[in-house]
Amino acid sequence: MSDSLSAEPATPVAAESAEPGMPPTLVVGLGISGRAIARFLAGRGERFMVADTRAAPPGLEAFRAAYPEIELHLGSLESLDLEAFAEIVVSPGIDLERTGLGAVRDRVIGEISLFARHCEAPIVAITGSNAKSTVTTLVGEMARQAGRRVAVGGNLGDAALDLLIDHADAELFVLELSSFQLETLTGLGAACAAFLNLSADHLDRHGDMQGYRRAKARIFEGAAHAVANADDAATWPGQEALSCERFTTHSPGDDEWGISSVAGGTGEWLCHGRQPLMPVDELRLAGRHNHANALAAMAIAHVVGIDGDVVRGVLCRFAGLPHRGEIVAERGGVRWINDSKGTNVGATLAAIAGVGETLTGKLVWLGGGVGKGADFTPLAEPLARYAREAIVFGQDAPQLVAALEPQVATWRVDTLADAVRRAASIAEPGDCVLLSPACASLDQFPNYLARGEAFRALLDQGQLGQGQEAAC
Ligand code: UMA
Ligand code: ADP
Repeated sequence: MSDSLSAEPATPVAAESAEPGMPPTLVVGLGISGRAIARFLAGRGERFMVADTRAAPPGLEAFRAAYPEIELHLGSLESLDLEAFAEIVVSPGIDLERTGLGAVRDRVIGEISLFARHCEAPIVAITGSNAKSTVTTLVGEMARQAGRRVAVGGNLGDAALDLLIDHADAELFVLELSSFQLETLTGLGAACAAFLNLSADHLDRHGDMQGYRRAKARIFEGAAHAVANADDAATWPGQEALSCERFTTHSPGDDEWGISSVAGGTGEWLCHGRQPLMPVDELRLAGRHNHANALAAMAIAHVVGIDGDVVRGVLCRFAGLPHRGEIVAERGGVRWINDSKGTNVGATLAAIAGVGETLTGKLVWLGGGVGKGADFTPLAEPLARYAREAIVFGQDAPQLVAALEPQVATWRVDTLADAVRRAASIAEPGDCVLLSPACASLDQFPNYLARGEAFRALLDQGQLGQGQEAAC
């Protein structure tokens, strides 16, 4: 992830003091997005000030050093005269209602609106509860291999506005967009807008599934083409005039992207309508959910005119991103998989099914953290089918215990380290220990990456007991 402060800041512009007039723009948040917004506005010579609801946001000192003239407000926004600003540009982590910004919503935009206002190249925008990073990375790689000058980022990697500054000559932007980023977005106007899937996540922010879906569906506003999941009606754009490519993990309809067996051939093929494109066996990504991801990437690549041979080449080579179904150790006949990015129930269901189906032994599942208001009961049935034990840890472990027992043997511990020790003591040859927590990590880790790295480090530190080999 880039740090805007490490890049040369565009020439800072002195904010005028509160008298005679406040700067016309208020930037809220001093995280990755807030710093990118500030850098972008400063580069354009615009007057703005920055606020963060926290007393000591990350990167505060570095920001002060880079932008000594920019006025900063820390703490509750209540003491600010929000009416004084013509525009308020918010970071995605800002909940408008909880911060009092709901009252001035008509003047609030997000980082992505600012990006769209100034971006002249075509945009591929990708959202969904899960698979965003995988599909975004695949499409970016396909475009790069096809010789396009492409910039890839958004909710993954570099902030969108940092891309716009650092890749001003890009001829295509491929953006992963979260519901937080989409919530404040109007009229994105993407060349291709893809909505991959919808399952419960971030309900503590969006209230309910309708609110969550509404935020995500904003990705289609002003789009030239849509890509949606034929198996998940919640992802359909609902605008008849918008041309839409659909993908399915079943046999495809005439214009759909899907999977079927080919007359006279062997095994399953990824197909466009009746046209076979590549054997499923040639994909390096495993599991039905990843077949869906490959099809989505193919459909998007088709919309933006990327050559089919390039697309197939990328799909044959791409082995997946770290922390997403990553095999981190094989010891004593037990496989250890890091799926720390499985931060909601939908993702974890896909991981359990994908891994469970392949095992000769049983699954030892490690989960827990911050559940974000989700219902954990859908995990009970697949865990009852595949798991030797569910080992739960962290803030919402009690909710997990309540959802899984009595169908699943469940063991509660405090930390991930305790969970790893317990797993090492019960796993048998042929088993797989799967960390796919169905929860955010923020109660015990800075983010999912740190949780995945901690898992790997615990294995490296010999938490698995005697006589076990080094991690892969
Ligand atoms: N915060 C405050 N007060 C503020 C500003 C922020 O309390 O005034 C808190 C937020 O509530 C949140 C945290 O600080 O808990 C970070 O918020 P932020 O908006 O400053 O976040 P950024 O550092 O700008 O990072 C965001 C994305 N994070 C979130 O939306 C929470 C990053 O995605 C993204 O990479 C980055 O913008 C650049 O686009 C991360 C993420 O976890 C990977 N995303 C969520 C997800 O994928 O589920 C949505
Ligand atoms: P996101 O960026 O949306 O979080 P990722 O590509 O990082 O998506 O994948 C996150 C997790 O989602 C993976 O670790 C895996 O558990 C799960 N996952 C991947 N693809 C799918 C899919 N098509 N449907 C459901 N879950 C998926």
